[in-house]
Amino acid sequence: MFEEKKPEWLETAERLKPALRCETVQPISGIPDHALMGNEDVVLDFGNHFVGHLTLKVSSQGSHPDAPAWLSIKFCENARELDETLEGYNGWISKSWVQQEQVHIDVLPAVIHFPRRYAFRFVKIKVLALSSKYRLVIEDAVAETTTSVDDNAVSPLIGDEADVVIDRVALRTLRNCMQDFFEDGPKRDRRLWLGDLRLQALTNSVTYRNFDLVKRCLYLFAATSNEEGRIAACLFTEPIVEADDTFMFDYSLFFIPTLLQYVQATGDNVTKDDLLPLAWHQLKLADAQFDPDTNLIRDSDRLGWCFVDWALKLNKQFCAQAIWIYCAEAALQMNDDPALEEKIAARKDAAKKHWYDEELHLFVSDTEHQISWASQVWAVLAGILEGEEAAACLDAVASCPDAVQMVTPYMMHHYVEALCCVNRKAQARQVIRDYWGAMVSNGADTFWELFNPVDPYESPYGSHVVNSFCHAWSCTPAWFLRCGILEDRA
Ligand code: RAM
Repeated sequence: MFEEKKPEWLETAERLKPALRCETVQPISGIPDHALMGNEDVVLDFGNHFVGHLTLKVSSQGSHPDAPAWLSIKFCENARELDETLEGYNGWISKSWVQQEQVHIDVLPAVIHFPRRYAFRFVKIKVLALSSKYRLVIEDAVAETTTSVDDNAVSPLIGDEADVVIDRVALRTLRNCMQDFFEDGPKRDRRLWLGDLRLQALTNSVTYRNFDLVKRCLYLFAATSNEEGRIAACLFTEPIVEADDTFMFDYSLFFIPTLLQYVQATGDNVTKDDLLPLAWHQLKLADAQFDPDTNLIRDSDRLGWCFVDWALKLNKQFCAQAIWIYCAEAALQMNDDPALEEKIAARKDAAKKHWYDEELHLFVSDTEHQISWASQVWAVLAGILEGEEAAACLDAVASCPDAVQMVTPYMMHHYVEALCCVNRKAQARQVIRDYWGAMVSNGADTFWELFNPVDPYESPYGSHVVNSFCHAWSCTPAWFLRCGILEDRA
């Protein structure tokens, strides 16, 4: 499907590849004022979160070095990572993501350039071994940092101090993920994910307004759709542009609202006309997941068939139905279609009849009668419930201690948006202050991939050492605080 369009789509994407802006930065503290012995360590603090390449200038003091200097270098996005080790790591994603290096330096003095790009505020240098005849001098450290944004393009937020700080951290998060495409996290996974792109593009629209980068990413997804025209959940751009072989029900569909948002922000109808058939096609592909007799989506036990959140116990069936409705409504905004309107109405109706418990005011899953925050939030966002009934459902889940919790800023974004939908603006603002504010209190310069205030060390990967601490989908407070949605009149 769309085979004849793909080369042209790829060309459009590549034409929009931005030139990165580089800035040289130095640590604000940590360069030692004495020569180091074996086993000593120092922590360089660059004063903020950066993405880039480090260069170290080192020399020796004492006799002529008669053995190499052996160093370990650890790059940390926040202070808490400084003392973490990989010892005993048995998580299910590769520990190669952990940002550390070891070098042997045979000849001193030396300038050591680290070829791998890192995301960091702190750099811990540990001397693993020298000889007893010399000591190591760290003369200097510089980092060549990159982003594709112009920091001057955004004026500081005026308002309450708590909001100003949260907005600043959110902007930093987005900025450092905006490289030559919208990365999900510059530490990990360093690739383009559709779910993340959707929220980055939203925040970008009221901050950096780099719409060419959004357009580039839409075209990257289009160009890498598979032979049946299905859009992948994520893609790589190096060494060639290539989709990952991971497909998620919700992520493929999110191409639709991402396109809509881009078109609404730019008025670029040429791109809309070019990509709309592919966007529409995602709805058609998703139809295979529905039972045509009941209008209900079939559940699946394929791990990751639909993402929604990183809560591992979460049953995704209802959320998938709601997300389909949400995305189909977005498609309708770009193109009228009475048949689709009817289908949406039927699927809303079926969802409410089948999963809504009127006494509890909650949506309950088929298996294990599970109650989750995610289901109630998506019921509201999809308009399956409206008005007072929708607000009651969000209240009901809040007084349900066993409900499956939300664990990512990504899911929390949707909760805050749902609160806005039911006109609970003050509460929405408070959730931002409590949740994202708690990350700030925990020392965040950029917002994290995962954050469960009840257990800040929670990770779906088996260990938090592979968590990312500058993660795209957590940047949306800047959108909430700037787009007017939190104001009463909005
Ligand atoms: C993780 C990343 C990414 C997200 C996927 C579903 O690998 O955090 O941002 O979109 O999960």
